[in-house]
Amino acid sequence: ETFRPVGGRRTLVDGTGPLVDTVHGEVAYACAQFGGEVVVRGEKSDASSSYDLVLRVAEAGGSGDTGPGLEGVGELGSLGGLGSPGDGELGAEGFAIERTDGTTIVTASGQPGLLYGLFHVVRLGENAFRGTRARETHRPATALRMLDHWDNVAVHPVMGQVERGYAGGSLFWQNGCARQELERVRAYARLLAACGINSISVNNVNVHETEAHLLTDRIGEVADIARTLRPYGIRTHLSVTFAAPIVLGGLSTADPLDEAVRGWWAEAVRKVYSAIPDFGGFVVKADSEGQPGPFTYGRSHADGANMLAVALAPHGGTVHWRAFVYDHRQDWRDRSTDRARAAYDHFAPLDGKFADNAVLQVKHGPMDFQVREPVSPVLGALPRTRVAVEVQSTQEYTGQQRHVCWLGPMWSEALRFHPESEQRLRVAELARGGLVAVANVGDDPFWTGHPLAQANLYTFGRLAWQPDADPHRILDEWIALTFPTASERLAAGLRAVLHGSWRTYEKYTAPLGVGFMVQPGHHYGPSVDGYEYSPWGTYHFADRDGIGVDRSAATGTGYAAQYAKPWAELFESAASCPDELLLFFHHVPYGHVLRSGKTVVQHIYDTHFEGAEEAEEARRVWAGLADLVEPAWHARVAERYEEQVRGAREWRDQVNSYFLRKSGIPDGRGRTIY
Ligand code: GCW
Repeated sequence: ETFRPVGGRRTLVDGTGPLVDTVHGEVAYACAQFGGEVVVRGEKSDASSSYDLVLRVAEAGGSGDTGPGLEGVGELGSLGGLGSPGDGELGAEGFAIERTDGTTIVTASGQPGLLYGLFHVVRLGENAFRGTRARETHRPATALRMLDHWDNVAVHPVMGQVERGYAGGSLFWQNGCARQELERVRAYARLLAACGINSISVNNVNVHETEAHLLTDRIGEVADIARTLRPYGIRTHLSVTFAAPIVLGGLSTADPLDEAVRGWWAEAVRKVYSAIPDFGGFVVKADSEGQPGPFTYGRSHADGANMLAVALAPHGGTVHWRAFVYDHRQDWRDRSTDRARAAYDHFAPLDGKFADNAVLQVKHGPMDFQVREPVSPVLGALPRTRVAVEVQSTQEYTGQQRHVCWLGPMWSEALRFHPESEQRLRVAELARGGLVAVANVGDDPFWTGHPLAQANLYTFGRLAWQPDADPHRILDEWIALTFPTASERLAAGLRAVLHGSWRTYEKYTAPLGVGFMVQPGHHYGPSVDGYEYSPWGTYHFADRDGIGVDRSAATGTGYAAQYAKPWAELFESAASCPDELLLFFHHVPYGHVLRSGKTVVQHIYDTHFEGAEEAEEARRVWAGLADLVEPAWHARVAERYEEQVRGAREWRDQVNSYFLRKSGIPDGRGRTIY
């Protein structure tokens, strides 16, 4: 449907190469459905001015000559530039668009740019073909816009197939091997290209025994997936286990400074590239939640990352080394260890020690993808390191795709955060290593389990392309593309249920930045003390007098001092700390008056009542759209709203009852608390 505007018209495709073929195929498909004609520049083509749309790869930037070898590999390989999205005005992925004398002209200097230009025309719809349009250029802010799939090949006994997956099984793996039928993967690649994503890691960062073999004897299966993704400009990456030389190579050590180990990796990487010449690189979770790593050998994480970087460098690959390193076997009695501090403590001292093709991949918050966290201080602390920001599109802690929680505003806030680094850059500019999201997609017919969770995927891709874009404008794009014939009533309804959904979720779950009041293990639903006496380092310290974690430098764990000024000072004092993060940084009495003028406990009661009411209201709005949405789509969302409303009430009643019982302070408005 969304291709209708292109389909009805005459298009000239000018360029050669596999991604140009993809562009041609897209336009031809649209013409087959909606009429129109597509011509490839050649003997039969007329003058450009006789077409409605010209899609051209300009000669100067080096276009179509792919040379010998695998289809498309040349173009994608040339994207591997370190950090910069390519040279020239447009780079390999940018494009220019203008309209004169009745012809819309898209020019790119690389084939991927042409593909993105086509999708831009599709987003513009009929507007792409109206009046005149002065030349404007578009190019991505960062060269790497990536999805990490936490997919297992084998179905894991506890986690299922996709770790923290809420959209069915894996798109890539089925019955213990790569899917034979890759049509759906091709459709996925197309969908991702349409929102600007250009890299995928195809397996879980917790690398189990079966999945370890993807690196070596099962690389052919990865190559099949890579071949399917390639025509849409997407490079394939793999999560690998740091212990691979032992578990796959039969060596006695995985010490990153051991010559035999280094040799083993060099050879393993060489074989990977002979199967997948445009292979993107590795994602590594090391010394984290039980995964092996360099600490075993008394080596640093720079030693570990650099060993892999050296092996990948000759082939243009990158190692994504995750900064999610902390003690997950903490004694809850120990108040001096603070999980929030861990990534900074481990990695800030290593600034400047990482190889050029090593990227430090940092979660946006210091803990673990909670509904509210401060921005990680790591992001401002390593100016001489290529850092990537990792967000979680899969809704592990934000309703597991049974609740509506559009994360655009949260991500946008994090990307606009200004850590006051010396160069005064925002997080989005500091993220020279790219933007990464943990994927929220599976083999579910609606892709994301909850159909409205598609908005998170789309928003992530578009924010990765342009991190300062207004997320609400992106949401409008998603609405227009998903419902091309949407009436204003439908668009308004979708905005009403999505816009505030993150804050609604925050209201009925964990208050004021406290986090982790979830049921242990699967993390769905409330359990205020579920993690309070656990080894995971995720405590709220509620007692009869108050709640929160003292992370000040003066009397607490010192985490607040990991920020530069003015943030360190702002977070240090309960008086200046923003309300929404108060309990993240401070332990305060229930009667503490927030900047909003309310006491902490009254804020807890009020937000929980409000949040549950907002969920009910959203369900009502959705029910009113039944005549405007395809029935199966509507029914799936409606069914999930039943669960969301039930869940929101459960959260409200458990959290409110817990704090009434702890504090003994009644609700100022006398509502029912149990
Ligand atoms: O949020 C936690 C999840 C784990 C995950 C881990 C990580 C893949 O609960 O399931 O493991 O983060 O990011 O590595």
